[in-house]
Amino acid sequence: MLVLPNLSSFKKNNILLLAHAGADVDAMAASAALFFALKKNNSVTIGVPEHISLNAKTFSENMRIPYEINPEIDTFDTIFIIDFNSKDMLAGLAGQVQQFKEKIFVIDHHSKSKEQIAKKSNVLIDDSRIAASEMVFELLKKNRVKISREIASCIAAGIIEDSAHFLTADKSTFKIMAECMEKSGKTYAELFLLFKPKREKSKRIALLKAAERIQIFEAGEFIVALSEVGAFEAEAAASLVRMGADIAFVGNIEKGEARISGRAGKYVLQKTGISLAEHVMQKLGIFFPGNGGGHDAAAAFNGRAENIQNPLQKCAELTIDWLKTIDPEIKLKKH
Ligand SMILES: [Mn+2]
Repeated sequence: MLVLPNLSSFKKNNILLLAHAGADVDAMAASAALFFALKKNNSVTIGVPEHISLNAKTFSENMRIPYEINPEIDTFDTIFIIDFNSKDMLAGLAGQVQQFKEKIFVIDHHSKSKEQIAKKSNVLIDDSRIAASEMVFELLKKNRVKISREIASCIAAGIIEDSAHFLTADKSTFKIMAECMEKSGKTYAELFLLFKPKREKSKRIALLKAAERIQIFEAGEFIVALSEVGAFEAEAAASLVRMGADIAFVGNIEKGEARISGRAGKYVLQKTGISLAEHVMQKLGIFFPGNGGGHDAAAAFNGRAENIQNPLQKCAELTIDWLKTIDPEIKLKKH
């Protein structure tokens, strides 16, 4: 069990608070809470290897939390690893962290990985906790750090995201949450909106147009939908599946350059074993110059065509061909 040095013993240190690659809101929020607590007496940087999640990015912008992607590790004298404990989450920074000679501490709520980044005595891991933010909250309390509005907002946001909006929360989560809500001065909705990305208007219009231009085919119990948009074809295909299509193909053509995205729902994948990459997009390349590929549930084609309707109709045909291999008597209907 780690006895972290008292936070007040950090003075004039050059501290790196390092979240995991693809940092989520909990990683960012827990790091930020420590950042606000330590920055008075130290130089503190929040670092993220490789990339940050969209929610965490939104959260950082709204809370004005500065962070650096891929910071220079050897410019610091202390590292706190936050919300992870396995080396692979360091991604491209693994080598630099391994060579780091000064102190590394770990605060995490994931299960212990075999290969540890820091010395055992410097590692605080409790996988019974819902969020790293909870652990940081308790650390700050133990050190009698004042829970400011900013710190409280961070802890609350980290908890909301990592508990999947309290689905996995326990009673201590609610206790911490109640205190942080009060000290943040924010409502639950305001806390939640801190990390909810704004949806771009152009994207929302594209999704609505995809719905407006939809063509619907029934094939037995399945619904295949086609549509076209000027942009955001992948998001549009996904939105048609959310609306009720089993499989959706959405195309976009500009100066003869055609792009088609396909998405399939879980049920049709399980029931028929269709692979949009293998059975549709790759085969589309036989009929139109271009390349198709991807995964079973999400695939795409890029190529040339005179209009987008021909390759889109071909997607529906190829899909129905596959469904016929499972049920040759399948009933077809166009709406
Ligand atoms: Mn977490």
